[in-house]
Amino acid sequence: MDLDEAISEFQSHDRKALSRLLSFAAESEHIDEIRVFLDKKEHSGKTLGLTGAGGVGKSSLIGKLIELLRKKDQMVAVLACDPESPLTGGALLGDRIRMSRPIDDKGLFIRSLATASGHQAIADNLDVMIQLLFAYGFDKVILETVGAGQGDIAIRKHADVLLVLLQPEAGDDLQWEKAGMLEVADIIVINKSDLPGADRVAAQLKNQLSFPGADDIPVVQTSASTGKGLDELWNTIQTAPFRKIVLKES
Ligand SMILES: Nc1nc2c(ncn2[C@@H]2O[C@H](COP(=O)(O)OP(=O)(O)OP(=O)(O)O)[C@@H](O)[C@H]2O)c(=O)[nH]1
Ligand SMILES: [Mg+2]
Repeated sequence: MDLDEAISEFQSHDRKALSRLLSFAAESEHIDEIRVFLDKKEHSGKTLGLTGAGGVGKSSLIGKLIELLRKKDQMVAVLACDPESPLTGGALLGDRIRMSRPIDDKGLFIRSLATASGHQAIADNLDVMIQLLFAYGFDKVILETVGAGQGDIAIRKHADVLLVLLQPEAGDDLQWEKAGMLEVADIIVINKSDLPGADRVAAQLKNQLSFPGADDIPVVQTSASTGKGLDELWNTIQTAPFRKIVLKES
């Protein structure tokens, strides 16, 4: 399928055409033409970003959010940015989204994106891919990125609402190294709160976060395993006083 064909089929709501255009964008092919095509499109979609250390439960929580949003008849797309890894080759992350949706659900689209090594942990042309999904008709685009450290906050500028995930864990102060990420969070999520120690992490957060505005950041405990805290998280996503932080281009 070439570009013209993909654009024309996209307009008649063809999923293969959407996939094709996303691939063009991912490979930086025809990117200017795609931008021009998207230029006149308007939408009211929202992006929701989830970031946090490897294994904190981002994909699992996204699976739960998908279930919740599909029950509300919202069309949901997920873009999972997977830092290139010798183990997964960057391709498996989408498959690890854990959920109980039928695979032919037309209101759901999941794609994993390899990110260039040495880059910040998001894919090239992520903005174009997000706009493509909204132009197609998705109501929510969920972004998953591994928060590798303090410099890795590029996701902030793509997410209308940014969740930074932590988990109860022994080695205490380790996760506070992510303070830079916590500063850009709209909501801090302590996932795996079915495990011991979640209350302690929440209390530590209250004590140790001291940057301006820290007190206003909602902290929600969830468990992607049991579903605990999911409704509270959704309410918080809808009502939190989002601090539209604009970051400088890096
Ligand atoms: N007990 C418990 N385990 C969880 C919870 N959420 C996720 N897990 C488990 O934690 C592991 C990692 O979950 P993922 O959802 O793949 O985590 P992730 O943050 O997407 O991981 P990466 O994409 O590799 O960074 C899996 O074994 C999950 O079953 C939770 O709320 N409670
Ligand atoms: Mg994941």
